[in-house]
Amino acid sequence: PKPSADPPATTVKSYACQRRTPLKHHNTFLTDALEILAENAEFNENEGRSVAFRRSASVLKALPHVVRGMDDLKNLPCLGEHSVRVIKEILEDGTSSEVESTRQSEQYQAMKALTGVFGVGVKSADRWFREGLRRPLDLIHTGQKLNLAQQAGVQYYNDLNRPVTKREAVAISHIVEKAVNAVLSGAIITLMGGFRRGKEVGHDVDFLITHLEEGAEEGLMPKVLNWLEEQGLLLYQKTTRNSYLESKDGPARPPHNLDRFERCFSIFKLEKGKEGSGTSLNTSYDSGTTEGITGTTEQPGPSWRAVRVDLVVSPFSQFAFATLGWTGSKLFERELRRWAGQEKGMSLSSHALYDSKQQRYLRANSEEEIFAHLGLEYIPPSERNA
Ligand code: TTP
Ligand code: MN
Ligand code: MN
Ligand code: MN
Repeated sequence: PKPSADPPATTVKSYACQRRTPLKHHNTFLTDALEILAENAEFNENEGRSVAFRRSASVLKALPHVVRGMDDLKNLPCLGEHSVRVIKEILEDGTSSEVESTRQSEQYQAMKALTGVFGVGVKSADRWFREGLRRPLDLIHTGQKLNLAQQAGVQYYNDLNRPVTKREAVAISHIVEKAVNAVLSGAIITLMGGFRRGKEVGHDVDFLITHLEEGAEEGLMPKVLNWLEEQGLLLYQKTTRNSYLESKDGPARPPHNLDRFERCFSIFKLEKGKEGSGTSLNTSYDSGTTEGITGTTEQPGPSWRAVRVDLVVSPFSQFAFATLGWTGSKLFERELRRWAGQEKGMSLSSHALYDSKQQRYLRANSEEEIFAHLGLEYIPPSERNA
């Protein structure tokens, strides 16, 4: 038995939205492993298991030190028996046999490759895997019927799987600003997602657009898309209503904007050498139009690349909620909603916060106010990397 003079073990709160999670942390050797298992559980459509692994990993991201032994795990929340077993194995042997065999498995590798195609979800990937397909090119070779998103996904596969740099994100910001300003003056455009949390690279670039004058933002998305289209800057786009974060147990979304088209998944054509370096003297006149698989459509060449861009339009009254909802991380968002529901009897979405006890919506003009309504200490974006 240890003497009671032990320094107290690090205490970590149990919801990710109660903790500060920096981008860079001390335990990637463990969290990468746990996230492989989480990803694999997603591929098997086992959401509960996946979230359990993600929560375990997230707790380790919040620790101010490297985990060196099992003692370091004392008093930590969210670590299930399975996660503990994996961590123990890695601490003792350097690797976990389960993680390594998952990494090597045909199913994991195929699902990773197939879901890596824009527009392909777990369900389609799994069906194709069962039919014997393994790689994105198999979709072409076997003549699979693809929807428009998936066609774009295959066509721009290499570009879309290449990380988007901060510099490219800034270049895209300038394009989006130009597009929005061309169709509506006074709009506010904010970079969201991973880049707002301080990431250096991302899989896409996320923007939230609003206007101080409530209602001025209505109908903005189609106009912006038209402008981009006319400039030849859009390779693909699909606009939808925002149905994400809708809760089963509360009217989280005010009903009046049910029919607004407010979000857009798109693929931009970004000219190279225009990434805002200030030194973009481009003497290369390569056309960038090489013949692609289809023979007719433009393929990324030396002069441009394809970049995934998400655009969201929000009325100003919902801007704080939209900002919070689109900053992420995904686990942080999920934990915020779980906290709201389980601990506060509230329902949070990227539109509103509903208090079930008071049976009313709680207004907020800033993220700080939303955290305060939820009884949470404010966590800045750079520490929401749960
Ligand atoms: P992503 O762009 O998928 O992720 P990310 O920006 O955190 O990381 P990456 O660098 O890989 O792009 O999502 C951004 C945030 O938007 C994420 O926290 C979840 C949130 N979000 C949606 O993805 N869909 C929605 O409908 C809403 C409201 C929010
Ligand atoms: Mn640290
Ligand atoms: Mn993103
Ligand atoms: Mn996104």
